[in-house]
Parts: sequence; structure tokens; C-alpha cells
Amino acid sequence: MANEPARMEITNEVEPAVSSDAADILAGLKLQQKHISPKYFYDERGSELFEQITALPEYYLTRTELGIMQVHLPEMARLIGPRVSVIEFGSGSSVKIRLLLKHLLRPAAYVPVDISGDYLQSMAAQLAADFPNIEILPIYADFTQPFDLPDPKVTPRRNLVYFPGSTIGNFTTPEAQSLLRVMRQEAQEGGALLIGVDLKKDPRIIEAAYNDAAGITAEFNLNLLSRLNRELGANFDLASFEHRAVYDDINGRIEMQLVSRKAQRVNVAGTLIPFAKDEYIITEYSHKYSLDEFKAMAEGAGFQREQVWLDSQALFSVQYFSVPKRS
Ligand code: AVJ
Repeated sequence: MANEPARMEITNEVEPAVSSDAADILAGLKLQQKHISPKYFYDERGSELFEQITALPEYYLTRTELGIMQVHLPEMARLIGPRVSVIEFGSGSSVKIRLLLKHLLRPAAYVPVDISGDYLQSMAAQLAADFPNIEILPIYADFTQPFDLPDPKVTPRRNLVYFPGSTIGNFTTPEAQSLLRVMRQEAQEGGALLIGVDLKKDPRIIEAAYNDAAGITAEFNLNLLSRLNRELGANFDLASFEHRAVYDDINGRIEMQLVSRKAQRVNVAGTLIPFAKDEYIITEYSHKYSLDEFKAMAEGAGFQREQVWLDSQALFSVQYFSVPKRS
């Protein structure tokens, strides 16, 4: 192929201000209730397993969101308007952003923000080749903290923050509120937010999505331990941990756990971590919202809801917010 670019310069050269991964993971394992952040799922194998999850019959989220986009993108593009700078929080598989960029009217720039520098560069380079008329300005940053935006060559009419995939569900309520405030800040006055949000529904449908018959989600969860073994010199015995995903009705969220099948001690980066039988590590929350709950949370961060698009079964939502001009 003629235009197969390898890498692309990242706009900013500063390291994002995140504590070192090893220290972060150890701190979580020393808590009374053990936790590891879901952001560590996505090494190469983890990303591959997540791709497989998105194709599972039980995992309705990805295909439903894509379906909503395909039907409603012309309307979305009309509401968003021409010449926007699209700021994507995280840069996952590029299927959705490609769809969005294809439908938007002469977008000024695309700004993917991610803490995985390698992934960011290769993804940005591929997009630059496929969208030669859109300036691609990747930012290496932890998007949970405010970051500086680049200056596109074409002055944008407004900023559009894009956060697909119901990744917002990974954050607890106070974390999600704080993240929405960062989005509001980056969108700036007159800006907007397009966000994918998974909805509350029959808990049996939700639980099935995280307990697939093929066992891919279990493999995805357990892969976290293989990664710690490899990258932190840990010695987790994968056979003595099991995947569990339960819907917590009170908090409206799936809780993914890795449950110790026996009493054991595991060496993690030189520290022995004790596990009682049946003790578990929480590896992920996936919050589900009602339309009213999410509206209230986003309004609390300074957004105004303009539009909601759903699939025919109201499983998933794509929601559009504006940042009102100061009144
Ligand atoms: C990518 C965070 C939206 O919460 O459904 C899928 C990740 N975890 N199966 C989700 C996930 C287990 C997913 N998000």
C-alpha cells in the first residue's frame, strides 16, 4: 500500500502525571477490599479479547451503539454542525470515530487523548492517511485530569468531546462527575459532548453480557493476572482464581471480580499479598444509568442535554449535550 504510515508525532512531549503502574496496583491490593483498575485490562492480549467480547451474542453494548450511530449520524452531524474539533477521551478501536468523522461536515481537527503512547501514534497515523483533510493532533495525557488542547490550523467553530462505548460506566459516581467536569472544561463554552451510555434494564440481560457462554469475559478478566505475572514479576496461579460478574442493584452496576478459590499468598513486585478463600479483587465496575440519572449527572457538570438516541429495545443510548454560553 502506498500510504501506510508507521507513526505520528504526539503533540505534547510531557509524561502524563500518573503514579507508576506498579505502585498503583500494589496500593489497590493492600486495601481491605482489593481493587485493580480496569484500565490495566488492555495490554495486547486484553485488547484482542475485548475485541472478541464486542462480537459475542450476549454482549449487546458495542453492536447496539454502532447501530444507533448508523441510523442517526446524519441528524447527529446536523446538530453538531460544521468545522468542529473532535476531542476523543481515550482512543479505542477506531470504528466509531471513523464513522463519526465520515459524517461530520468538514471537521477542523481530531484530537485523540490517551495514556497509551504507542497505540495513540499508530492509530493516529492510520487515521491521518485515511482522512487527509482532517488535522490529527494526538495528545498523550491522562484524561481524568485537565489537559492543554492544541491549536488546530483551522479555527474550530466549537469543540466536540466524544466519549463512546459507555466507558463512563467504569467510573464511580464521584469519579464520573469529576470526569464530566473535565469534559465540560475541554469542550469550552459553546462546545458539546457526544457520549455513549449503557442503560438500566432487566439485570438478567446485563449479567449475561458479562458472563458469556464462551467464557471470553472470564479469559479477559483472568488475563489481568497473566499481565501482572509478566510485567510485575507476580506469581498468580491462574487456576486458583475465578471470574465472577454480578449486578449490584443498589449501585446500578456490574461488579467484575477475581475470586480466590483457596487461601493463598501471592508475590506481587516483591510484596506478599494474602488471600483468604473466596476473597476477591474487584477489577471493574460497569455502571448502568437511567436517562434521568445521566441527565442529572451531566447537568451537575454544566452540560445541557439536547438529544438522546436509543435502539428499538432501549438497551443503550447515545446522548448529546451542549455547554450553554454564559448567561
Ligand atoms: C469498555 C468499559 C464499556 O464495561 O462493558 C466488557 C468493558 N468488561 N466486558 C464494559 C468490559 C467486561 C466494557 N467497557
